[in-house]
Amino acid sequence: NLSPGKDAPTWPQEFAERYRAAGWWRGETFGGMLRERAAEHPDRVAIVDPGGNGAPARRWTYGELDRRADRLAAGLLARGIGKGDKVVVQLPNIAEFFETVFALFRIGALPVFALPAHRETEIRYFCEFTEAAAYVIPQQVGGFDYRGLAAKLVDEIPTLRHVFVAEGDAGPFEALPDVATEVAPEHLPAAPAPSDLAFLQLSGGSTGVPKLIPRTHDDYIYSLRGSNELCAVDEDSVYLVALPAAHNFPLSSPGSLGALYAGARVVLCPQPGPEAAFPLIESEGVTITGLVPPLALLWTEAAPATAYDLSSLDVLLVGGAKFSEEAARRVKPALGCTLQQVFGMAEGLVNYTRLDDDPETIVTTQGRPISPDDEIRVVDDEDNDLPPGETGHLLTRGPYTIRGYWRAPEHNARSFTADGFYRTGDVVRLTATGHLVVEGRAKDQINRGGEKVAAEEVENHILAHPSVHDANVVAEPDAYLGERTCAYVILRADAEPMRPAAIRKFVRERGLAAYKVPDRVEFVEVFPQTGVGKISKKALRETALRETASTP
Ligand code: J2J
Repeated sequence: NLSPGKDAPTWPQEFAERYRAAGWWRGETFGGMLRERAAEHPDRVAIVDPGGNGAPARRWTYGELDRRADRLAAGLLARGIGKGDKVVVQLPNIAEFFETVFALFRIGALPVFALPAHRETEIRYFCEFTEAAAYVIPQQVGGFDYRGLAAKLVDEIPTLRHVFVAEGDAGPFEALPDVATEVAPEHLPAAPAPSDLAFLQLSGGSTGVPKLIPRTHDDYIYSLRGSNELCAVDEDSVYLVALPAAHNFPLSSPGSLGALYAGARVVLCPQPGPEAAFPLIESEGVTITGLVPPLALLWTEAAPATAYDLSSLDVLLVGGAKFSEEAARRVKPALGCTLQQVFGMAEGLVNYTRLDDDPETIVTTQGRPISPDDEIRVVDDEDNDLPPGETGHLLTRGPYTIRGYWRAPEHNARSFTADGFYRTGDVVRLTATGHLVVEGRAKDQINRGGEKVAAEEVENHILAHPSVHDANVVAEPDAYLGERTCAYVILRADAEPMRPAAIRKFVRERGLAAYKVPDRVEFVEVFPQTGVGKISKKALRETALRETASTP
C-alpha cells in the first residue's frame, strides 16, 4: 500500500476531489510522464552530463533515459526491490541520478533523497527510519569514499540488503550498470497510482532529526506544471542543475523534473560556482537555472569580467534564503537576465515573482503562490488572523502542500493545525498585490545560505561531549552566507580547559554533514534567561551579533 494515508495524514476526500476537478491533479505519474515524452520525441536530448570525477561525458536522449529506467527497474525487481520499498539515493549531479530515480518511480519504490554532504549520522538515520532496502552511492566525491560508510551500514542495518555504486569503482558492491537487465516494457509490473507516494524528501527541519516529507505523483507533478508556466519553461528550455540535484529547489522549482516534464533539456553542473557553470551556459545554451543567494552573489560578481557568453540565460531563480534587495538589484545589470525570486519549501508551497512583475516587486518581494488553491494565512502567536499587511506566522494549505510528515504523528500535531494548515515557521507579510515578503523566522533553525541547520540537532551532538554541560546554537550574521552558526557552550565545572576548535572537531567526527558543524564556538559561564527562567535564544543571537560586529 503506497497511499500516504498509511504512514502520514493525506488530503481529505473533499479536497482531493476539488483539486482533481480544478485540473490540478491530472492523474499523471513520473514513470508515465517519461514514457510519454520518450514516445513524443525519443531523439531529443534529455540529460547532459559533462563528466569529470573520472566519468565520461554523456548525452542521453529521452528514448535512452526511458530505456535505461526500464532496464534498471527490471534489475531492481530481480533483486527483490519493488513497490513500497525505500531506497536512499545519495548521488552528486550525474546522469545516473535520473536513471535511478525514474527506475524507482516506475516500480513504485520510493527514493529517499539524501544530499552528497550527508554523513554517517544522517544516512544511518534515513536507512534505519525508513527501513531502506537499498542505498545508492557514487564511489567518492571530494575525497569522501561512500563505500566505507555503506559497508558499515549494510553490516549493521538488517533491512539494508543492497548497495549500488552508480559511478566509479564499486569495490565490494554491485555497480549500477551491472544491475540493469534487458526487459520488454510490457513485462514490468503495473505503474503506481497517481495518488501514491512517489518519494520521501527531506525537511530543512528544526528538530533533533530531519523529518521526511511524503510527496505523491499527482501533487508534485502539479507543482512542476505550475512552475513551468510561471517560469516560462517549455520544450526549448535548457535548465542547469547547479545546486545539489536532490534538493527540492533544483528538483522542482521548476528544476530538472519540471524541465523533463516540459520535454526540455537538463544540464548537470558538477559544482555551482561560475568556473564550472559559465562554460556550460555557453556550450549548452542554458536558458534558466536556480541558485541560493550566496551563489547568486558570486555569479553576479563574476559575470561582468567573464569571457564566456552568457547571453542565452533568460531567467535566474534565486531562493532558499532571503535575497537582499541590494543584491537582487545587481542581477539583471550583471547577468542580463530576469531575476525570479522563489520562496519555496520541500513541504509544498512555492511562491514566485512573476516574470512580468514590475522590477520593484521582483527585487523587494519573494513572490506569490503557484496555485489559486494555495491558501495563505498570516497569524499571530495564538493563530488569530492578522489584518492584511501585518507581519506574522505563515500558515498554508493547498494542492501540493503535505498534510503531515511521514511517520511523525506527534510532530504533526504541532506542525499542522487541526484543519490541515502547515505551520511553515516563517514570519511574513503580504503586500497589497498578494506578494509575500519574508521578514524572519520563528523556527529554531539557522539558514546557512540556503542550507538549513536545525539548532536542536547540533546541540544534541555537542551535548554528547563528555566535557560539555550545556549548549545552545544560534544564527549570527555572515557577509557571504547571510547567516552562519554559533554554538555557545558551558563546560562542566570539572572539565579540562579546551579550545573551541575541539568542539568543532568532535561534532565533525561524529559523522555530521560539514555544513552543520558550528562555524564558531564560544565558551560561556551562563546563558541569558528570559523573565520566566527559560534560556533566551533571542538574547544569545543579540550577543552573537555584538561579537561579530566587534571582530573584523
Ligand atoms: C527567505 N527564506 C526562504 C526565500 C526558502 C524552492 C526554493 C526554495 C526551497 C527551499 C524549495 C526563501 N526567502 N526566498 O524547496 O522548491 C526558507 C524558508 C522556508 C525554507 C524551506 C523550493 N526560500 N526559504 O529552500 O525545504 O524558511 O526549501 O520555509 O530547503 O527555506 O527550506 P527547504
